[in-house]
Amino acid sequence: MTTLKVVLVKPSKYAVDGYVERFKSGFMPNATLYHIASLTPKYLNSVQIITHTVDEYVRDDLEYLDLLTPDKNPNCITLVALVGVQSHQFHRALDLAALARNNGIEHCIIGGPHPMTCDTSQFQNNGISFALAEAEVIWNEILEDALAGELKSVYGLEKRWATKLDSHVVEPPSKEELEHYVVPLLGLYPVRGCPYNCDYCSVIKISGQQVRNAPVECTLESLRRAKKAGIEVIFFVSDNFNKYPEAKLLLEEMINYKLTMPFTCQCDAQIARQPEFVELLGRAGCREMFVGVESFNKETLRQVSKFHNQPDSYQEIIRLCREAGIDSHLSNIIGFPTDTTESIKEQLSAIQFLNPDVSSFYTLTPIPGTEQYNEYKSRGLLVEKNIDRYDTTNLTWKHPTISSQEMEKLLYRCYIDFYTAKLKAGNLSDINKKTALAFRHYAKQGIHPMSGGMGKLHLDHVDNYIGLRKKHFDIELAPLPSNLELSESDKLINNKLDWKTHA
Ligand code: B12
Ligand code: SF4
Repeated sequence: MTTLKVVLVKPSKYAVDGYVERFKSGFMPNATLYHIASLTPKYLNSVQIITHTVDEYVRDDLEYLDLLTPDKNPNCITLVALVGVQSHQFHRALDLAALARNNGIEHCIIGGPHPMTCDTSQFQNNGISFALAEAEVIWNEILEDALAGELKSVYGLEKRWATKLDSHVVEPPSKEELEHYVVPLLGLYPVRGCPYNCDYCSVIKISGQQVRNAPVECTLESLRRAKKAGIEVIFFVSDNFNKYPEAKLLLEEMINYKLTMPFTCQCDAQIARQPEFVELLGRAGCREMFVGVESFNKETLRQVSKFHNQPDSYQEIIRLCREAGIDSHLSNIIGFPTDTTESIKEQLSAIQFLNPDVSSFYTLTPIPGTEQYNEYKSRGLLVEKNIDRYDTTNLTWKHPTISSQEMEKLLYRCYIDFYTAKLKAGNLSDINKKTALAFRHYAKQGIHPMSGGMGKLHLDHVDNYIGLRKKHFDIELAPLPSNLELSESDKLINNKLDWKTHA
């Protein structure tokens, strides 16, 4: 009897030393893996589907690579899908796909932020398929085609986004899978899309400007299953939870059905004007709110079209969070064109003065697929040719006043100084003290604290794959891509924006 084996792999990336980045322990299970695993039916056209999930970042041996070889059962069809592939993970995704094909796997596909937003045509028609749309739009067709014997080279070119999101309950990771992580956490994506238009942001290219959500009941059901499976913390990975029209309903139902558990969510800086919503978040279990404040300079914010951030209101966000029992996490970008070494030090002082519970820092990176990337590329400003480095931890473009060595020093200096001051001041909750110690420890070693885990492992190296990369794609490094333009139908979805409701 025929079976279909679906191997979902979240690829890691190559670190600067060429090793595949891996951690002894990850901070949290990858959200994309379980989202797509839950979209995969157990049976399709009466054929049984067996799904495997692999988060490469936390694999401490290479046994999972056996899943990239054909099954011993001759009646088993295998489909390997590289999921949630970001730009800095693209080389690794190409290499794993080439390895699987070289081993004799029939069907391989690469999907996620990079192929959705960047031109991958150079790699197409090469025995490896590309998913240019949300899984909700094309995943079923891909599974059907794998069963029928042949994948198309590209899926989703004409329609990146689902106009309407159906009920989709997420099954949590198993107990064994959770052992790879510090926190038994589940990432849920109850709403997607952002009505704003910041020019450095790839979120609006990945999920569009129309705010879309699945029915509240299905998020509640995902929460029920998570609780039952021993999940202790939820991360609502949606970008602007406060722009979710049904957020209030979801939070009230969580309280009514006793589905509250500690959770993290992300809000935009306009949350300063929503005191009642912050109070409700606190009652529903929110323990950390992540807000992208990015800069304290109005002109800098204006230049990247981030008009909705008002630096005068950042203090109010922290105050509202404290009142509601929520830790505030303010995230900063350093290295805007107007930044100087001095202005970055001033930003650090400003954030230290505000004293949020947690703060993170990222280097301004023109992320492939964004408006900013397009502009910097056309002006010849991109000096870093290797997309592995486009991960917000280092300078990839020619900054007018700051060198790349200086920028890297400043990035880690921000973390070290911010958390040293926090630890010195004392009065930290247990969890915030652990975070402060861990973030400072990683920053001192030149490891970005938000990169996903702790305890680096060195298992395999790009040198083991470069031959395959050359053989399969005829490249050593993928050229910096062009942006993938939106189709007319996707432009229409963006144009349906109701600014009065969302902005
Ligand atoms: C949550 C999150 C994190 C969490 C990850 C938590 C976790 N373990 O899951 C944390 C905080 C750790 C994190 C870290 C980083 N992140 Co992050 N993160 C996000 C965020 C907000 C949500 C991602 C998510 O889980 N979405 C939910 C899943 C279900 O959606 P999805 O992956 O997009 O998948 C959908 C589609 O892409 C598609 N799809 C995906 N794969 C496939 C495969 C197939 C076959 C098909 C058909 C479809 C398909 O279908 C899915 C369902 O619709 C996004 C912003 C965003 N909205 O995308 C940024 C984002 C992905 N992160 C980004 C970056 C840069 C980083 C860091 C490098 C930052 C840093 N310096 O530390 C690190 C990298 C760490 C890592 N190991 O990957 C960038 C990536 C940019 C790019 N285009 O490459 C994004 C887009 C943010 C941004 N502003 O640009 N991140
Ligand atoms: S508010 Fe956030 S998610 Fe929305 S466009 Fe700006 S950076 Fe992107």
